[in-house]
Amino acid sequence: MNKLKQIHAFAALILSSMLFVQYGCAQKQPSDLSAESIIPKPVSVTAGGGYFNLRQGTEIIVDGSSEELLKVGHYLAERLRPATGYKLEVKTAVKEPGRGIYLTLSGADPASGNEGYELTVTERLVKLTAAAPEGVFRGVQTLRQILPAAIEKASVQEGSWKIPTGTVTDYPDYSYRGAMLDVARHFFSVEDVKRFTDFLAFYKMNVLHLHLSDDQGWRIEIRSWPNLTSHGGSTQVGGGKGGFYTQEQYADIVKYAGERYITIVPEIDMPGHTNAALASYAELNCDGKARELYTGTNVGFSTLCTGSETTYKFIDDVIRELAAMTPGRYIHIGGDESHVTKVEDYIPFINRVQEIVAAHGKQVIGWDEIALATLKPNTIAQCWASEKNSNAAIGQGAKILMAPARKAYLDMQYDKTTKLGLHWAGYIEVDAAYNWDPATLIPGIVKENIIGIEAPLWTETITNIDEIEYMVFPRLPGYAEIGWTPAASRNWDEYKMRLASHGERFSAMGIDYYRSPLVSWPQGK
Ligand code: NGO
Repeated sequence: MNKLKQIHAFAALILSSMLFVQYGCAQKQPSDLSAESIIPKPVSVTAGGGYFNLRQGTEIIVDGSSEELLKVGHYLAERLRPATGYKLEVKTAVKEPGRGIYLTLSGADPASGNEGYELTVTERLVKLTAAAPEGVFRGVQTLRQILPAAIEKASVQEGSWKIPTGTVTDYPDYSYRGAMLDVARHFFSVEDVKRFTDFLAFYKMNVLHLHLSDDQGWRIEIRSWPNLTSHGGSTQVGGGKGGFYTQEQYADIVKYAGERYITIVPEIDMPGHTNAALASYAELNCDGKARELYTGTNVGFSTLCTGSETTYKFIDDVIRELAAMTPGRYIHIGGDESHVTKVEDYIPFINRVQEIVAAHGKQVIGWDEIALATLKPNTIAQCWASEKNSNAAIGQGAKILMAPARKAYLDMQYDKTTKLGLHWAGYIEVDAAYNWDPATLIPGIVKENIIGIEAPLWTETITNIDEIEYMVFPRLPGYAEIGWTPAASRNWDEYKMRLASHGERFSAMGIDYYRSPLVSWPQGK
């Protein structure tokens, strides 16, 4: 071969190998389930290297006759239909099909608990196995997250819907993983609450705590005390018109959450934070005079009349009606910042309210101040401000729900340029929100004491769903991961890459999020 021929042959070789690479790519893209950005990070992921193709004609097949599992099948179909435009028929079967998406309750590892699941993807079959429908539901969220981000769009998208093959085995670290929405300072519609619930579901959270009453508004219909809503619900911070949920609307919220395996924890804050009730009924005040409605943002100025039997009749009625609307085991009684209630009145008050809640078959959660009282063995103290109170609760044998303001408050500003929110507990950037361990943050509080974590969104400064989204995203996925993934498996530098890729999902869902400079968000999205 002469020199020229040699050059030609070399060039041909280069060209053909380039073509091969291109052609090869079009044929088969690299697939790696273990590189997918799943939040919260699962316990274990093994990659298979291939793809399952979701296509027109793919069926969702539900094992056996469980009505509940069938509903999860329909929920999955509803999530996947808008963007794909596919029919995605949901069927039942008595045995494992050869192809499709298969949901089953048989063969699960019971050690994974009710929320654990196993997701096995082969080129022909996507199989979700769990001990309970709840676990399958959690696994469905993983399935959503390993599809292209456009799956979350509300209209039909061009594209192929490939799911990488492999296996995910997963279960949560803590049993209580929640967020709180304050609907008292500003009122939010049923639709807004449902959207908020969907955010929690997507990140496998299982509790929505609703702060239903405060100085500025009473938001839940109590039929035996109608002025609470007709008058007490008629305004909000800033003087807007407020609002409230009828019992039917509230039942709709509870049902919607229940279908997402999310328990609603309703809170009626007392004895402080009660101006809306005190304005609605003169007899709840020690001086017998109704208070004016309040639309400012001060705290700690109101109290129920703790020495009056009318107060306990009122509380009994409220808790009775609320308990009847609450399938979950907890009723939150607030108990925070009762600065104008003498401690010698506060203690017997909390003790008696615990008895009322127990008489209606529910368990108490209260902010950490309730540790000043004598806690019932199953009462939960929500740690938000005081290490001393939280430790006192543990000293009485109570369990702790971790919501430390300086780490977990969703109303804290990201930094000093943030326009919405407050900063009394500090600024909470996305890394600070993620980078802590509930079991080591506070001396004296260890893992065995903790039932889980909650991220509260107080709404003195938050007036609509876009503002909610801006404060919640991108911090919420981090709180979800703290609750689900053991601390030893979490690392900010690795997490922030997964979070970045969720930016595209936030956009696909139409979420208005804070583009923290600490995260490399996708461009132009
Ligand atoms: C405190 C206070 C709330 C405020 C919130 C604002 C608790 C438990 N009580 O948290 O009334 O809205 O701070 O961040």
